[in-house]
Amino acid sequence: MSIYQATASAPVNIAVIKYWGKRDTKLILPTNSSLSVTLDQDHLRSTTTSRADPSFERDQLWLNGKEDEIKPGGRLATCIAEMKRLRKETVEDKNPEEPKISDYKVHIASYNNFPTAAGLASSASGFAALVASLAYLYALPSSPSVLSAIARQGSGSACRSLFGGFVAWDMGSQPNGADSLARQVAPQSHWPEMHALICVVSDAKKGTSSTSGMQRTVETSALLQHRITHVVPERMESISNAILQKDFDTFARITMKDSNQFHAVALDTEPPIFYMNDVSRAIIALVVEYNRLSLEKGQGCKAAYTYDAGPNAVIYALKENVKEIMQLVVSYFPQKPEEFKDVLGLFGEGSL
Ligand code: 2P0
Repeated sequence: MSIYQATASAPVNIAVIKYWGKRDTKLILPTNSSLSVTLDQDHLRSTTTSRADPSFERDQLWLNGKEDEIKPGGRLATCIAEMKRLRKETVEDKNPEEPKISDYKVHIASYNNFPTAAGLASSASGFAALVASLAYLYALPSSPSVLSAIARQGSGSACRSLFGGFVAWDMGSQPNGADSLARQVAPQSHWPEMHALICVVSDAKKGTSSTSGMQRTVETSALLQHRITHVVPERMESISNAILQKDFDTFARITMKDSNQFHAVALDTEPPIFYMNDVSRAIIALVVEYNRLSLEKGQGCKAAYTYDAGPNAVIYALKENVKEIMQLVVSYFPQKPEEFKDVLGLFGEGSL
């Protein structure tokens, strides 16, 4: 008897041009393109095992050992159904001798090795690992780009975690989402000196979920409309060029401006959404001052902060400056030095 089982792991990604807003909530089509860096070390990953078996009576999922409901028509159910459809269309219908495992129910077990829903993008790595494990289980010939369109329907930012390195998610224009896909701008090996320092300010579950927060922003923020039309398209191009040219100063300036504008847009929402706290703002002040001293010496920015839908800081910096920045942060926030982690030493190409 054959056993059909596969395991895959996917890392978290941290956006430098933020995704915030959907134009289609069911297909998860964004109101603007975004760009991120995929972190690839052992921390901050989701690992998922999927198994298909004729004896299973229903699709089931366990998250960190606890069963999670697969709601009919929900995001999980959509991703699983789409992967079964791909198996049927690209493998079974073309090769009648292939086993019809798309008819079997699946059991899926997923683990995160970091706090879930603390603004550390657990849904991104989670849905990317889910889709990757089903792609291995079903032996799909599909490209990461095709798989990104399915991961996107689990959680928007998940589409970017199917690639390593520097990754863009093009918003696309087609109503069915066929061109709303992730693509690699540059592999990690292009700029291996780039590091990310994660400062865990709080690992508590966040107050306003990204999904409901961004919908409220779409409905109530005039600033978001300005951002979508007049800001993001130009920034996507400039930061892509900065990455290709390994221009850290430009990369850092755009990254910090985009984080600031994302949080401004959250504040412009009715009622307003606050994701950063006093410690987050103190870290911003520290990075600003650190960069000011560097700029005075004519050296350009040496650090770039960015914040997602939570208070935790991610500081991008080149390897040569990471130690100095880590020491600086720990000297100002000495209470929890073990929580400051330099996680982005290496992040592999392909990254699945
Ligand atoms: C990002 N975030 O680009 C932005 C920055 C949070 C702030 O993507 O509703 O969890 O599942 O598509 O992907 C968080 O949004 O939202 C997010 P859904 P998701 O990384």
